[in-house]
Amino acid sequence: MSLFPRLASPDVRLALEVDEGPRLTPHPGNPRSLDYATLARAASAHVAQLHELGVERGARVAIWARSDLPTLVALVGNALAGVVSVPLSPKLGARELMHVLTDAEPAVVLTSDVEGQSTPALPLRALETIDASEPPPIRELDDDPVLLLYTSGTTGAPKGVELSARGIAANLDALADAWGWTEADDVVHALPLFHVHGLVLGLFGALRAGGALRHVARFEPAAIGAQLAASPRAMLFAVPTMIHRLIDAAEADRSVASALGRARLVVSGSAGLPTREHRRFESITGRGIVERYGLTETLIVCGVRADEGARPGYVGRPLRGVEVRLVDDAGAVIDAHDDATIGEVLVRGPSVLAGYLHRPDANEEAFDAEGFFRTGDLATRASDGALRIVGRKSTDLIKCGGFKIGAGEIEAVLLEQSGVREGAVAGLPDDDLGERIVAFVVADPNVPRDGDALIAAVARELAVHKRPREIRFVDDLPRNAMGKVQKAKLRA
Ligand code: MLC
Ligand code: AMP
Repeated sequence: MSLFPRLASPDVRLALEVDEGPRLTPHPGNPRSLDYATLARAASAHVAQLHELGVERGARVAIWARSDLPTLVALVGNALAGVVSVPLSPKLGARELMHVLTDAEPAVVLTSDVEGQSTPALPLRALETIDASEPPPIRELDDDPVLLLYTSGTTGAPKGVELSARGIAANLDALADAWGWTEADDVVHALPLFHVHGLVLGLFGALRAGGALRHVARFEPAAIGAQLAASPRAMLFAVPTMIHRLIDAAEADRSVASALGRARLVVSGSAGLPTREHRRFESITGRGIVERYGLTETLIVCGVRADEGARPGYVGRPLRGVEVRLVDDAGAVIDAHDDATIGEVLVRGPSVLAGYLHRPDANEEAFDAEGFFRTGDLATRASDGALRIVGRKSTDLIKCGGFKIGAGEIEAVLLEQSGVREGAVAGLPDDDLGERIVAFVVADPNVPRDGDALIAAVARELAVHKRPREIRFVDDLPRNAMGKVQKAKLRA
């Protein structure tokens, strides 16, 4: 099996285009777009570089996931060669970076921007130097892992999730079935390249279908509008925060509204899109949005089909090949299709992870006796099988701007800062971000209070998107009889 069949006999169809926006450092000579033939040569040259570095199939390679063409080429080349990419957020803080590198033990760390990188990394080949005549490095892959992605849990450091070529292919093919996704489609997105949404669906999905990815490096409604307008047949992938900002922009600028209206499909995912936003989007663009639901550990589980049209409030039925169960608190299977009985979503299928890297303890908890993965999400099921996600089992997982963040990892950093006696973190409802990270801190009366310094510490140690947006100094934290902080009271 090959992940990207079109690269086996590549032609001049557009494959990748990156709108890097105003560049701080000019890259003279570097192209902004690649057709399939050029992408195949560039990917070959990348694989040749891996061989020079002694990196072979099955090895792990960490790569700073910058939104530029050399990085996209390297991610594709790694996947073709059966080398496991460990994408690193360009805004990863010191502690989280150390954790990922220690856990993943990559053979090398690569970057497209050696000068801009504060930690040591080897340079990727600049695209203008590529003149490879070798055939594309297509390997027959099957259960080979090709990605190692890190995802947050309720406590502790993020866990590594290995995704196989076969699992990714199965999931993308099921999405192609649901959305009528073909080589005629260009994907437009401004998502980061270190998570499932932007990397697996956005980059690998576009290339597996044989169409193009038009990637906007920095989310900006006008730039999204321009890429949609430039494409004859486009699918827009976005998180709800981006949809919210696109609606605001469309209300102010008719050209953004009409570009959104002309897209073949607009898909929202990674967090729930409020019904209010569905309605606003439809009233300003004259068309609807389909939602799909997934996790890093399972890839996409459910999706509203393109031929169904928008279905506000629902994430659709399970994709082809994905088994979904709802279970009650005691683990008993719920058969009801009444759109009212709430259960935890359990998932089994070819795209579900085999297990977290180096975490037998977490694997024990994550799977039930029949091999179903426990998502921690709560849902109801309608008569036709469509799920409605109504909440999460844990208040310690926060979805902010579509990023999943564990309250525990932030609390651990806060508690190490001087002047912090106690700290608890919760996600509070936010019209733009979905949930806003708020830290409740009991301060040491002898140390001056400095909320900005606490925010900066989290951004520095973990990642910028994990920083609290607000610090609230409180006299004490609400605790139950066991001494556990009552997060529900903080969120009220
Ligand atoms: C702010 N900044 C700081 C800072 N505070 N820098 C350093 N220190 C600080 N204390 C900088 C940031 O680096 C950034 O700079 C800028 O300020 C704004 O940062 P932000 O406020 O965090 O960005 P924001 O506008 O809130 O971003 C919104 C967003 C983003 C929607 C663009 O949340 C996003 O990209 N979300 C996508 C998440 C996603 O892909 N999830 C998929 C998970 S997979 P600069 O220079 O960068 O602007 C999954 C499975 C599935 O869930 O189902 O899909
Ligand atoms: P991540 O670990 O970043 O992959 O995030 C996975 C989580 O995102 C899921 O467990 C859900 O809580 C949430 N999620 C993804 N898509 C949706 C959606 N369409 N609606 C509601 N929640 C979603």
